[in-house]
Amino acid sequence: MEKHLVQLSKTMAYVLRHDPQSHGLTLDAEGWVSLKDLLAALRQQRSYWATLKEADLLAVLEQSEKQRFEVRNGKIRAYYGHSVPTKVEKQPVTPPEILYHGTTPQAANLIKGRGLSPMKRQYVHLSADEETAMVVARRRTNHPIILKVHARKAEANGVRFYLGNDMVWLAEPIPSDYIQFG
Ligand code: HQG
Repeated sequence: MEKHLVQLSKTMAYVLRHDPQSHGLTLDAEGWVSLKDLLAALRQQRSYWATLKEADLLAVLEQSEKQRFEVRNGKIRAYYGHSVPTKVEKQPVTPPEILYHGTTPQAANLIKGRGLSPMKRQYVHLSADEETAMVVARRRTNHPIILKVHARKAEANGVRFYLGNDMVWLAEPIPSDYIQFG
């Protein structure tokens, strides 16, 4: 991604996942805000963003290696990662048989005892394949642990799953009975 867009992408994630109020914005029930309102808020935040255009926000989506934001009908939202107090509404979707979760050795030990918890976010985050889980884990450790989640089995026993983007799945807390540790 072009260097000047990195800070913009981080701010968009902060606003749309964690703290829309800091920019005078409110997410609707499904996490959307109007593109125009977001643009107006960002223009006020930094002098070098004073002439920011919708095309700059769209460039962030196009140039990012991760699919973090969705734009539709003049609105924008984060696909995943939310921590705002009101849970973003999602439709449950039947997951594939297996999903993956990349984490640290220390967290994996805790997950063995307590299962997967959303921690500071609204949902547990899972990956559609092992490579993606590896990228997630490497944000935090040089010794990635990849957990195999028996998602279909968990769903059959009442755990709800949701779509983030194509590679990221979301879920309610997952008991360790459905998690394979190595
Ligand atoms: C761990 C990034 C102790 C969990 C990524 C993880 C992803 C537990 C950490 C997305 C636990 C939470 C989400 C338990 C889970 N006890 N630790 N019971 N249950 N954990 O960042 O999955 O670049 O909230 O293993 O690529 O790492 O921001 O979740 O290590 O897609 O777009 O608690 O965020 O995307 O960390 O990452 P996070 P995550 P972006």
